[in-house]
Amino acid sequence: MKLTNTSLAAVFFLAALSFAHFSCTSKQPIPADLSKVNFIPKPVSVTATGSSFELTAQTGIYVQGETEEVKKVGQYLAEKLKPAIGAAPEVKTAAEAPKSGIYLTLAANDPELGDEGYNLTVTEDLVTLAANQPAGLFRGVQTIRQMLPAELESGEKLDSAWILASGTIRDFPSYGFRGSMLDVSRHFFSVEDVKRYIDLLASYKLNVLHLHLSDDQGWRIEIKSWPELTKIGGSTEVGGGEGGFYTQEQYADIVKYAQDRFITIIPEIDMPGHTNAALASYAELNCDGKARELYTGTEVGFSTLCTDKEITYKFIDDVVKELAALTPGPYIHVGGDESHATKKDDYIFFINKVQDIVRSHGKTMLGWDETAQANLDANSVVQLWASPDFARMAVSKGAKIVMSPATKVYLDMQYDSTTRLGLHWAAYIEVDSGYIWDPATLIPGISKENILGIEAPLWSETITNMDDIEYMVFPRLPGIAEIAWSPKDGRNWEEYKVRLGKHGQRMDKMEIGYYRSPLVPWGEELR
Ligand code: IFG
Repeated sequence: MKLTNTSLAAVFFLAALSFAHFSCTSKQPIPADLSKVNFIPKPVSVTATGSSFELTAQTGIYVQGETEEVKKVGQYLAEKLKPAIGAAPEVKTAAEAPKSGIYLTLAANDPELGDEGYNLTVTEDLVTLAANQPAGLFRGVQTIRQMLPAELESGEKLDSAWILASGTIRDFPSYGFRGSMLDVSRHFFSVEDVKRYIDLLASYKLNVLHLHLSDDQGWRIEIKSWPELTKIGGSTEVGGGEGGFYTQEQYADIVKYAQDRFITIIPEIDMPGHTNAALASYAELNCDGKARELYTGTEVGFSTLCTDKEITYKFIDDVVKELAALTPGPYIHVGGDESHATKKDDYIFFINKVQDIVRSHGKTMLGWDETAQANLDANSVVQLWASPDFARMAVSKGAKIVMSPATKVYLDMQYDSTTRLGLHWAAYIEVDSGYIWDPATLIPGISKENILGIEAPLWSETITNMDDIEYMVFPRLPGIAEIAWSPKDGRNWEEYKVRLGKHGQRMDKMEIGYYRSPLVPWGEELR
């Protein structure tokens, strides 16, 4: 048979086609061991199947159904995976799982997962992330991030394939309230810093950011009906700097940024003590009718609102009304700590009235442990920081506890006596002592069912910028996130410190300026 040019071209074309087909289908999936991947917080269960799913420019991201929140999680994932799959791919909707790609679905139909749990299944062709609620998908995305090389976080090129080890992960949190507090009053921090902090919390599956918005040294949130609070009360900070405040628009922006990461903002207006900034802004709030001087020191316990003046409760009602309208979350934190200048009976009378005001604006009161002395509503929450007795008193009144024991989770505590930042009135807290404790057994009389969750406060008397924040918060916060998320059994420092050491590279790539504790094997070779 005479081969014409046409038939010759056809033969070559078919040969090329079959080779191309053979080469892409014959590409062997890269073996990988999911059980060796370094997770913080550690998932409930991980089962490896030894193979992997490769992310390429062809990898599609699909979400089941048209729920906006699910599409937003899909877009967040696409953004995060950009270094591996190129420009963030358009997220497609699908009625059912595609043949290959990454598939997000709310059809987990798995009550044990709750609102934040997820099932992640990785095969050579398909990654399926299933949850009951969008929040669960978002937590699962943090796990997917940790399954990929740390270069994902810096956007650097990888000279090997981007693979997800195959297998299944089933995961859900131990506690529903897992958070941190940022004191933006002693020193003020920009919206940008707060957003960076929210991103860091989201990476470790935390879901609460408590903002300490007022104290002796600064009032940080615009209240339209009491404008001097920020004009005067927001004009300075510890050390005499320029202070600052969030306009209501900026606060709403922070709330939305947190909400998009399934993080609840809890605003705190600390009272009746820790109120010098307000007392300096309005003379009529003082019992003697004289405005106080602005205060830029770090003493505590010297200020108090006037608990027997009607205007005090008008003031609080106006503040809580405006704040509640800007806060989708269920809580308003009323502070209540260190009211040494307030007589006990006046204090109890005051907290009872403030609780009524908070309830009247549709919110639930959260307060430091001294508020346990009041006639607590059943759903009011008490934050343990210093007094086991007050915590037990709260539990006896039917209240739930947020565990913030200063000796374990106060992130402004120095690591040791050489730490250049922080205080040590409660304890020196090295990385191990911040990890080796169990909230459910730490305080006699307080057990798991009394505990809503855990929160790690960062007070900012000595903290002035994002570098300081990261140095004090990391690497202790990932361990606290693990205590709040992962099952207690199986948790031990000897195993965790190795995992944390390997995690150092990921924190490096996330440009987190963490303290390189000598107690952790950071692995020089990873540097
Ligand atoms: N205690 C005070 C904070 C802060 C802190 C510094 C609470 C609830 C000491 N109150 O902790 O305002 O000054 O570690």
